[in-house]
Amino acid sequence: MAESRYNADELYEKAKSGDRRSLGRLVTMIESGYFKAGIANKSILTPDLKSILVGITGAPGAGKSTLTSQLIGQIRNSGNTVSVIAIDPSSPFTGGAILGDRIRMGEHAMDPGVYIRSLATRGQLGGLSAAVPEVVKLMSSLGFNYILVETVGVGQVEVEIVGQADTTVVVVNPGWGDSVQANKAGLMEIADIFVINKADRPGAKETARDLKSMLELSGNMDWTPPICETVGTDGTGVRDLLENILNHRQYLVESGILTKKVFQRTKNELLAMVNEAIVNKANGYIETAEGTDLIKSIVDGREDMTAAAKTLFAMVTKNI
Ligand SMILES: Nc1nc2c(ncn2[C@@H]2O[C@H](COP(=O)(O)OP(=O)(O)OP(=O)(O)O)[C@@H](O)[C@H]2O)c(=O)[nH]1
Ligand SMILES: [Mg+2]
Repeated sequence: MAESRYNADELYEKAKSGDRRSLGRLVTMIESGYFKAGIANKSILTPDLKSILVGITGAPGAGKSTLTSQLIGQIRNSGNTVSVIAIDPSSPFTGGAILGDRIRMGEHAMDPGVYIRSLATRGQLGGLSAAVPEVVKLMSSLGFNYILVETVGVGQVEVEIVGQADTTVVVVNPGWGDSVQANKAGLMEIADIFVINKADRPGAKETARDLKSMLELSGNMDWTPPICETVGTDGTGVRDLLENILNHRQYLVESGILTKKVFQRTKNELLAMVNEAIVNKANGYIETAEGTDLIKSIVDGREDMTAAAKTLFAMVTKNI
């Protein structure tokens, strides 16, 4: 189990009273797996329906961070607080993004109603970081009205992360309709709202039209994703985007889909946690003398694989 010089409960109390340094340390603890080690503070990780959880995704350079910064401004103007989680800014696709984002979102850095944090997608072991949902819950329990999660929509993993949000905003640029992109279909599937950013460039109207007909083809949905045209650099259309986010929120609440989403998310997280615990235990057991004997018994033909798996499962779950 990872050791930490800090006590999670103390940090949480300090974070609640607005201490950003403590909040930062808490997020780092979550990132390094300290919470998963089994010392989770209950109130920190309790799901909360109050925050508006928005995933923002799109191709590298589409303008996600610029738009996020504009959204922060709009959200603050409406009297609400916001936390931004920027995922995997160290990936080759977003090289140098931390510095860039600091400049783009920098004007909000000193605002006590705004918290911006970067997270790595992949943990040290190469797997998908389980930290994202935990950090989201932490931000929610701290009472941020909005949580914006920015991630590059380049791969399945990223799409999955952002698909966990309540409202998913897919950012594209003029000309997107003509481009052949491997994960275009994936982005079409997860979009609750489309944004054509860089609408100051030629082709925005055509892209909107193409997108509209693509959405009509996939038709018969209760919710038809609206298409917003924005200019991230000057804020044009961002108010409209925030209105659409709120409309979608209302739809989620009234249709009961939000409750279902939270249920599904909780189920996935619970299963992932148990899955990890079991795999860790099994890995530990298989290295013992008994585990070695079990494997040998299969190799020697004294035991069949299914029976051995049952034995292993029983050993692992006996005192979990
Ligand atoms: N012309 C134009 N440029 C824009 C607009 N929005 C953003 N940009 C520029 O596009 C570039 C990329 O913007 P970012 O906000 O960093 O894009 P991103 O999607 O966050 O990029 P990654 O995080 O690296 O994937 C920057 O140089 C922005 O200034 C826009 O509406 N019009
Ligand atoms: Mg960015």
